[in-house]
Amino acid sequence: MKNKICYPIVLFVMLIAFANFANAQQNKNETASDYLTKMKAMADSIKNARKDYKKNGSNTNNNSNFPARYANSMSDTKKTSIENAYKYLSPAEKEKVKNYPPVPEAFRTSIDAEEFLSSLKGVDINGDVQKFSKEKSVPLTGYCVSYLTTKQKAETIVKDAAKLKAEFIKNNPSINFGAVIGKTYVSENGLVYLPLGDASFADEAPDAKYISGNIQFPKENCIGTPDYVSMNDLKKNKGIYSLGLNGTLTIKFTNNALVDVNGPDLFVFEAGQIEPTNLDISKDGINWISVGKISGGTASVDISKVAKPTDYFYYVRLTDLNTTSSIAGADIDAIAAIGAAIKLSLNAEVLFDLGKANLKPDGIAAIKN
Ligand SMILES: [Ca+2]
Ligand SMILES: [Ca+2]
Ligand SMILES: [Ca+2]
Repeated sequence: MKNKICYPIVLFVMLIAFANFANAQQNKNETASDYLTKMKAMADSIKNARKDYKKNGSNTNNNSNFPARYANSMSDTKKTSIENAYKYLSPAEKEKVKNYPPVPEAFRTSIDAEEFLSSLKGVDINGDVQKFSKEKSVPLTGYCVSYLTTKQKAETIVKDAAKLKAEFIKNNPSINFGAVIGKTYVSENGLVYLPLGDASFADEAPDAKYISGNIQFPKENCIGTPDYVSMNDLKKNKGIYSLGLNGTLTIKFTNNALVDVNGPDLFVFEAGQIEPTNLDISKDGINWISVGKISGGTASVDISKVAKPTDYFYYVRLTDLNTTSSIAGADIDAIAAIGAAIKLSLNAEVLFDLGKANLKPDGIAAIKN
């Protein structure tokens, strides 16, 4: 798993650029070399403030001293750049962005992104970036720039999700459980449209063999919808099951099944980069069919080479192929069957009158549901 600690530094460089761009505009006589010297001096002062903070652990809480405040925010990599940028705003600065709605912890589905975008109606982020940059308020400009980046991310998710869904429906016109059920999920390795929504995910983890690695998480972490939360301390990561070196994990679908549809059929939500695993599938958990290796950064698998369209698979087994990374073995957040079949478990008494073969009205309603 790759640890993502570089973005605050990117933001940080961007802030310096912003502040200096505003300055440069006002001092047109300034030479390029003066400008670069000034930029370097500013970068050095922030770097020193960071060092001091790391050494003394002090939070000066001095609102006029932005380098110290940024030093604090830079050392806190668990938080998103928006949370960090907000945390170190002064009360007066917070007042100026009080119309900014909270940002979700993560966009798990395209619906989260849609809701976030609709909560932003009436907030002029672009205008504020320009305004605060003109006022030379680096903390506020930084906050708005972070916010803008998140907004753009949400817009991309919504746009790509619509495209993906249209493509799936075009390839599989008969698989449609309704607009309310089908959802597009966001993974670190791309989006996936699941026509059966939350029911698409693995329901049980009957078996896991952990041989060696850095840490053994509960195997149930790979059940249900994606819920991975990346933490600064890798061992505190939430929601993943790490296979460990050469380890195996078996999951079971109980309210749905894996079937071969047109295009990919299985999607593995992995934290960080995709690590090579072997994939086997089974109808009964006893007889296994080898699908082959999942690798090359792809999270989705097509089972068409080994499955007939009428085959229903309830078990999936992943085997780690011994690669070394910061957490050894593939780190699984969730596993979803794209090629969805739903299993109806309805009580026969609801459907039929005793001794009769005709469906009762209640039974018809239940099937429709
Ligand atoms: Ca399920
Ligand atoms: Ca397929
Ligand atoms: Ca999980």
